[in-house]
Amino acid sequence: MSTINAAKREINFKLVYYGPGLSGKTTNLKQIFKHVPAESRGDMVTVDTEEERTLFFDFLPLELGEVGGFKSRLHLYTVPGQVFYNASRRLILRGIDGVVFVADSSPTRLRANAESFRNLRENLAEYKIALEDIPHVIQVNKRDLPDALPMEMIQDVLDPERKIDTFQAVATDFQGVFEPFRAVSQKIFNKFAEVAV
Ligand SMILES: Nc1nc2c(ncn2[C@@H]2O[C@H](COP(=O)(O)OP(=O)(O)OP(=O)(O)O)[C@@H](O)[C@H]2O)c(=O)[nH]1
Ligand SMILES: [Mg+2]
Repeated sequence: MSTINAAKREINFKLVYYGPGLSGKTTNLKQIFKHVPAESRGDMVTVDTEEERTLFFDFLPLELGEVGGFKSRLHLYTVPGQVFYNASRRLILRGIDGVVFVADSSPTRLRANAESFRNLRENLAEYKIALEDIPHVIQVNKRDLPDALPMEMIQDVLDPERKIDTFQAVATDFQGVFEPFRAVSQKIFNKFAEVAV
C-alpha cells in the first residue's frame, strides 16, 4: 500500500526487486541509480556482505515530481535472494505496491527461479496479497550468458499461461533495466489513479 501524507501532500510508492540469489537484483538498482538524473534520486543504501551479497536489502529513493498535486516518490528495494534470508524477504514485502521478478537465464538456476517465484507468492500470502493483486512484471536477466536458456523454457516455469509482461535483460550493460521498471511503475500509477478518483 502506498503511504499518503495528506497534510504534506506527499505520496510514497514501494517497488520491490525479487528473485533468486545472484540473479542481478542489486545490479538493477545500481544501474537505475547511475542512469537517473542526480536531482531525481536520493542516496542508495546497501546492506551487504563482504562478497557483495545482499544481507538485508538495497534501497533507492526516486523523486517523481508532482502527481495530481502530490509530491510523489518511488522507493525501490531489493530483497536478499539467498534462501536462508527469508525472514528479511518477508519483512521487505510489507507495504509493497509492485514487484519486478528478476529471473536468471543460467541453466543451473532454472529451479532456483521457480522456487523463488513460489516463495514470493508464499510471502505475499502472509500479507493476504495475491501476486495478481499487485502490479508485477518479469525480467529475465543475464541473456548474455553463452548457455542462456531459451526464453520459452524460463517462461514455461514461471508463467506458463504467458499472462505476465516479460522483458529480457543484460543488467550489467543496462540493457532491459529501464523497460520493466517503467512498465511496472506505470501499472502502479494507473492503479493508484483508479483508486484515487
Ligand atoms: N553475465 C551477467 N552477469 C550479471 C548480469 N547481471 C548481474 N550480473 C552479475 O551477477 C552477480 C550477482 O549480481 P547481484 O546484482 O549482486 O545479484 P543479486 O540478485 O542482488 O544477489 P543477492 O543479493 O545475493 O540476492 C554479479 O557478479 C553481477 O555482476 C547480467 O546481465 N549478465
Ligand atoms: Mg543483491
